[in-house]
Amino acid sequence: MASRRKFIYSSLFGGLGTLLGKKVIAGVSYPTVTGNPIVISTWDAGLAANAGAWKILGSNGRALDAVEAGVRVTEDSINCCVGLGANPDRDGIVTLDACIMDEHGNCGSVGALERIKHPISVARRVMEKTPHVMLVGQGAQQFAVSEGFPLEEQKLSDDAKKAYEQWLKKSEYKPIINIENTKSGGHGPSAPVHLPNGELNHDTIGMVAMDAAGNLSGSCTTSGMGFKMRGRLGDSPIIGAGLYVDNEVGACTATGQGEDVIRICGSHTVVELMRQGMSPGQACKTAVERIIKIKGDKAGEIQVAFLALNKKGEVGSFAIQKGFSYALKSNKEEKMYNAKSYYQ
Ligand code: SD4
Repeated sequence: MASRRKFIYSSLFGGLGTLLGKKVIAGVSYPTVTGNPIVISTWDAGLAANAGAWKILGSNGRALDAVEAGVRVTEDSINCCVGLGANPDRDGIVTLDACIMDEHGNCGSVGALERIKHPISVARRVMEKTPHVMLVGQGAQQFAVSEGFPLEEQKLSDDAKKAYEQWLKKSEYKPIINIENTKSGGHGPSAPVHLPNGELNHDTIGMVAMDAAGNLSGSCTTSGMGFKMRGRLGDSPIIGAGLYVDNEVGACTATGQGEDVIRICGSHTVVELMRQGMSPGQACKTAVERIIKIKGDKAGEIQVAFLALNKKGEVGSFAIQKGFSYALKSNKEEKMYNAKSYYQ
């Protein structure tokens, strides 16, 4: 945690950054550094995840290995709502979703997986060892066990336990995800959890990377919307929604209210817009605007963010609500950026 504080949010406005807790939150800009190797990932947990990915990217390793290793760091962390300690569904059971995609268009995914610590690695096995793309529920767990993944006990973190107990009092079902610009730092079933040090935590990490050879890969792993209906899947395990990689063009990952990402095949849309010549930032913005058009009056109630990387190593991001941040690591920098957003 301490090392995180070394990183200062990038600012278009330099010293005008606002002090919020222990971090300097600043204005928004796109990174000027481009090239490869490079790795980007969603939210604060991305810093540690990128460092994990960099162990591979920094020594000329393959992007696919890097994006798996990177998000495993997040799945391992008890302080993060991504793995087995995360917010459960409304029946109190943690169900995990993940997907992974490589430079050849190979992809694998798991949905509603219980009691397995590293869904991202199971998704990779689905990709590499089965003729399928997606395994869900009991079948995914059975496959994981057959591949040697240990069946763990669910260990809700203290934060998740508290949040679930709190939720049970009203059992309200309002799918509002990760809206940071409210006084409470968010509300609704999947509000980000406040860590003891006051930082906000999230239930998803998406990562895309380009290795030294210029090849792209991506990964996405989540406990999904907190207190969701049993069996609910969001965008994160769906190739084309929570993640998409096209080695000729670029890669994109999404976070936020999965239903609305799925509605526009979000990450695939962003990659296709980049194929038509848009920069990563323009493409993310155009995809967000498409969601806003569909949602109409209700757009203000949800958060969706896209984070994209093109083949030149250019990075861009855009969100519905302010407050979405992402972590970038390259040979030249290692820091957090705030995304541009539709609502200020
Ligand atoms: C989902 N997209 O399950 C995920 C949730 C998320 O930050 O990204 N939360 O819909």
